[in-house]
Parts: sequence; C-alpha cells; structure tokens
Amino acid sequence: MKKKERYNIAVLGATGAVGRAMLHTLERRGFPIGDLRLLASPRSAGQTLEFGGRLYEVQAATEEAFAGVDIALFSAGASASLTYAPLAVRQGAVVVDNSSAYRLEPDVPLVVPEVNPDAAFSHKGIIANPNCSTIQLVVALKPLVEFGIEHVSVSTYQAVSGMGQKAIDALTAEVGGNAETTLFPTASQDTRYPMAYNVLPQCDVFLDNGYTKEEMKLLNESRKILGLPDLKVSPTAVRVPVIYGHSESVAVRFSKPVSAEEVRAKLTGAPGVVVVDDPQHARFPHPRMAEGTGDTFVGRIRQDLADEYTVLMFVVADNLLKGAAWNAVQIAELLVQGAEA
Ligand code: 25A
Ligand code: L14
Repeated sequence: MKKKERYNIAVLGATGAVGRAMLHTLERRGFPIGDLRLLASPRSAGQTLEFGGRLYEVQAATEEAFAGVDIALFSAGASASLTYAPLAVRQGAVVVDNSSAYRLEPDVPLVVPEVNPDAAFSHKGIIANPNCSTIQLVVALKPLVEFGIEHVSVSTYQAVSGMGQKAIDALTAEVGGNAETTLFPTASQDTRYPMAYNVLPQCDVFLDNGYTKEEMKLLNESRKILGLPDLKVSPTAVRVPVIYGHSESVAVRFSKPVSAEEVRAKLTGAPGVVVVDDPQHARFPHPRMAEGTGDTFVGRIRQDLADEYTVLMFVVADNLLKGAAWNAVQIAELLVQGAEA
C-alpha cells in the first residue's frame, strides 16, 4: 500500500453488530480517514449512521462500490465476502475480512497483531481476521509457546453477540418476558431453544465429525496463526446468555513440567494481555470486566492437580472488539504503519 495523509475506507456490513463496533473503533483511534463509505445490504440503504459528528448514509453494496477505496473492512458474513472481496481487490483495495470465507486459504494471511504481525505484509489483497474465540485464545497462548505447548483443551462460554444483532435482540426480548414467542435461533435452521437462563452447547453449525464449525475454527485457525501445524486442540464451544464477551476455560499441556507461577510471570505484561488473578480478593476475569475494552484478560491461573505438565486458566475478551472490530482496525493500522512512500 502507498503512504498517504489519509486513507479512503469502506465498511461492508456497517449496520451490523461488528460493523458498528468497527466505526466506533476507527473514531476512537482517530484513524486517518479521507472518504468513508458505509455499505450494507439493500435493506439498510438510506439509513444514516453517525461518524465523527457527521451523518453518513448507508449505501447498498454494488460491484462498483470500492472504486478509490484503500482499505475495506468486511463484516457482512461469508457469502457477502465471497461476492465482494475479489471485486474490491480488483479495484485496488486491501480487504480486511472478518468472515470465515478466506481464513484457511494458504495465500491469505490470518492475523492477530500481538501474535503474527509480519504475516499481514504477505497479503495479495485479502487479509483475514480470525474467529473471535480463536483470537483471545492465541493472544493468551503466544507468550507460552516458548515453554513448548503440546495440547490445548478449551471450553468456551460465548456471548450471543457473536451471532449478530438479531441474536442480541432475541435474548433481550426473552429476558424482557417474551420468551414464548422469541425462542432463540440456533445456527441449525428451524431449531430454537430458550437462551435466557440456559446454556446451549452449539456455536455455528454441526459438521459430520460431531464437532461444530466454531470448534473446528479453534483447532485450524490456532494452528495457522501460531505457526504450530501439529498443535493438539480439544474444543467445546458453548453459548451462554451473555450479550458481550466470550470466556474460555483453558488447559494447556506443555512438553515439560511448568508451574502456574512461570505462566503468570510470562503472561504479566505480555502484548494485549491483562492478568487479573487475585483469588484471595475474588479478583478474576469475567465478561462484564472485558466489555468495551480491547484487552484479553487472564486469571484463575493454576496447576492441574493431576498433571505437573498442565496449567489451567480462564481467558476473557470482548468478542465484538478484540474478537472482531478492534483486531481488524489493528490490522488496518499495521498496513498504514508499513505503507511505503
Ligand atoms: O452469513 P454468516 O457468515 O452466517 O454471518 C452471520 C452474521 O453474523 C454476524 C453478522 O451479522 C453476519 O451477517 N457476524 C459475522 N461475524 C461476526 C463476528 N465475529 C458476526 N457477529 C459478531 N461477531 P450482523 O447482524 O452483525 O451484521 C450483518 C451486517 O452485514 C450486512 N449484510 C448482510 N448481508 C449482506 C450485507 N451487506 C451487503 N451485502 C449482503 N449480502 C447487514 O446489513 C449488516 O450490516 P443488513 O442490511 O442486513 O442490516 C441488518 C439490519 O439489522 C439491524 N441492525 C443491525 N445491527 C443493528 C441493527 N439495529 C440496531 N442496532 C444495531 N447494532 C438494522 O435494522 C439493519 O438494517
Ligand atoms: O467465524 O456463533 O467469526 O458466535 C464468529 C462467531 C461465526 C459465528 C466467525 C458465533 C463467527 C460465531
């Protein structure tokens, strides 16, 4: 990318839960924006959104919508990405794509700036933003790689905002007393369950191997980002009635005995990590603590009672920010820092 004073930015999916968080994040960071183009489906065209004290009209995405755009942030789902990313690249934009469409393509870097920032510069037009649960997991694992990680067992507690604005609306309606009429839609079409006062062991659709797609993302994306193709991961992804913030109970098995103190010391001050681990004073990470922040909070760090090779920890981040919008804007900031005169 060429160095400029200001960059023309497009946000595809601007009216969605992640798209709105992208706009807030660009605003908060004072990103050097020239033109700003807000794109969504034809349903949202004509709606206005505020940015930097000005109102912008949302336009329906079209084939020509990316002319003159330097960086396009995509969060409109995989099928919209498959349609529009090649068009945007052909028109000269670099696409930072939050959908799952391109993440495992060998030619597409999958980037978490605290973990593998250099990968961003090997792009051929598209850079993939990883899955939200994977991002916070690898931020917490990266500082521990030098101990020799062999096997990661992870159970997630995922917020409904991971399923977009519709899911937030469905849970708040249920909690508000309309539970009979607004049963929560799972990723499997036609199947609904109560989400309020409940826990559902399904995130994204089921595959033939008995795992969900979300669980397979935790395996495949972690391997790619950490550059550990043989990493063993045992994932279970669970939806909980939380609006913002994913939590993860993680057991990390190393190739040699490692103590909780060594893990705590390594994570303290690591990029993007905040250690909150003072059980005597009931200080530990939880989603309401992470909400609205870009950090990954780690606590409950302790040795596995049954295995001196394994350390347990609890990892929490805001899924719409570190898990999506903030990570995408961090990638855009890397592109700007690396732009050539
Ligand atoms: O298709 P997939 O891969 O299964 O993806 C499923 C959905 O998950 C969300 C995202 O939904 C995605 O569409 N998602 C994906 N990754 C996520 C992540 N990491 C994630 N959510 C959380 N974390 P979403 O509802 O958040 O946003 C969808 C956006 O994409 C636009 N869109 C959809 N299809 C499109 C398209 N744009 C272009 N072409 C297409 N074919 C979509 O626009 C939205 O911007 P829309 O017109 O469908 O807008 C939906 C209407 O919903 C209301 N609304 C949305 N957010 C809010 C809201 N109202 C109030 N407050 C809000 N925050 C508006 O009425 C809006 O008009
Ligand atoms: O792959 O259901 O980034 O919470 C992340 C959230 C897919 C859906 C992704 C969820 C999405 C998932």
